Parts: sequence; C-alpha cells; structure tokens
Amino acid sequence: MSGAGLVPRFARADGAAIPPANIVDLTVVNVGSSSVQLTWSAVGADGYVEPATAYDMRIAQYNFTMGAWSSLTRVTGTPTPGQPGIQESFAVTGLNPGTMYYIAVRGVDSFGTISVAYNMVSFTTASAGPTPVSNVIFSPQLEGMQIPAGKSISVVLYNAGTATAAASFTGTTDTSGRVALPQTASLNAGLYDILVSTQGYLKKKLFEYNVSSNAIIELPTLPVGDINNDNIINSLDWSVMSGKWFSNDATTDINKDGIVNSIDWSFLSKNWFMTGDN
Ligand SMILES: [Ca+2]
Ligand SMILES: [Ca+2]
Ligand SMILES: [Ca+2]
Repeated sequence: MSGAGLVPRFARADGAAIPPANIVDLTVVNVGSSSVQLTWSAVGADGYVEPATAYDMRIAQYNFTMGAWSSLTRVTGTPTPGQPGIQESFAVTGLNPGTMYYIAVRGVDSFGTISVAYNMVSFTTASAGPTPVSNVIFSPQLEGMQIPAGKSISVVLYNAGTATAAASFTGTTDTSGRVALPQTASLNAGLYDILVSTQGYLKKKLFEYNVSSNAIIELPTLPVGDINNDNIINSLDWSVMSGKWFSNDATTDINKDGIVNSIDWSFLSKNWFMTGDN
C-alpha cells in the first residue's frame, strides 16, 4: 500500500516540468583588469539531489532584464554542475579593462529546462596597469662626427609635455654608436619628451615619442660647439677655444684632426648664438 506523505529517500529522475532551482547567491569574489572570479551554490535538476546538467551564464555591459536573456552573450567554459549545495567557483576571462559588466547564471536540466530566476551581479574591471618597457635603444647623432664606441651620452625622459623626469641615465655608446636604457631604469610604455646631451654639444629634445619595448629611438642631431656646456654657443666658448689655439686639446678640437685651428672655429661660427633645448 502506498503511504501518503512519504518523502522519497532516493535520487529522483529528472523531469522536464520542474526546472532547476534558482541561483540567487551569485557572488563576485575578485575582479582583475580582464577577469572576474565568481562563486555560487550548485542547484539540483528538479530541486532534489540530482545535479543540474549545465549552467547558462550570461554577461552584458548593461543592466539587462529576463526578457533580454537569449540575446545576451553566453559565457563559455562554465563548470559541469556539482552536487546541489556545493560551492561552484569560476573565473570569467577575456574582459575589457575599466569596464562595467552585469552577469547572471541559471541552471539547465537534462531537458534544457532552465531556472526561472537569478540574482544579477555587477562589477567594474580594474584599469589596465602600466606596461614596463625593456630593450629600449637610443641612437644619438652628433654634428660633425660619427659617434665612436665609448662616448658618454646623457638621456632624460620626461612625461610628455611636463617637466617631470620619468627616467634619466648616462650611458656609453656601443660599437654601433648607440646607448641602451639601463635595466635598472624602470620605465613604463608611453609618450615622452626625450632630452639628450653630451659634453661639447647643445642639448636637443625629441618631443612626444611613443616609447615601447624593443624600440630603437633615433635622437635629434646635437649641434657642436658648446665647449663650456652652458647650452649656448657664444664668446665664452670661443674664449676657451682661443686659449687652446694651435694645441691638440681634445675638448676644443672639434673635428678631431689633432689641432685646434680655423676649421674648429668654423663650427663655432656656423652655430654662433645657437641655443639648445632644455
Ligand atoms: Ca528538471
Ligand atoms: Ca657655451
Ligand atoms: Ca681640429
């Protein structure tokens, strides 16, 4: 005989008429710049012990209604439902940084019947962080000479349009006449005004250069003749040179031919009263 009111003690087979229970404890655990970690409790296929067959998780960048469900992007890779009541944990990846999202999840049973309700959660992904650059090479140019190896070159990188130096270093040129950004200089990718200087030359600035990893940055040619390094070529430089006239003074022998004479003066004369950048 049958007993009214008896509770089944065994797992009941799933039926199409009864949807999985509603998932109403969807929770955002952690938000990154391109991902979000979620948890929720597994639900049964008919509200009994048999697990649901799948999850149907939807995501949008707007606050959606139930009626919009089928038009929303379905999140792929959701886990196979565990036993009802266990905590599910799942990360949604491939999101855009600095973006607000709305997300919800429903259970699906073996007949494709879906939970009737859900709780929707929203979150905003973190901003994209700065990207450190590596292997950045500077190619300086000096008026009147091919740059030898071992030449000391100073470089300052200012945040573009500002007087704030993001990095500065003095390097010696390699056999290609180039200097590398030291590994100790932590520099993020971005727009910089790059000031370059070396002894005996006016300073020059390269404006709004977009620095990225593996860049080879061609620097502007530095005008020669600023012997006393005050960033202007004038009589003070000439007074130094005239004191070395007909000597082999390396600092004032601009064309490096072993003698300070009218050829060296001609460089000063050509750049007379020229000033550098700063
Ligand atoms: Ca069912
Ligand atoms: Ca000078
Ligand atoms: Ca000379």
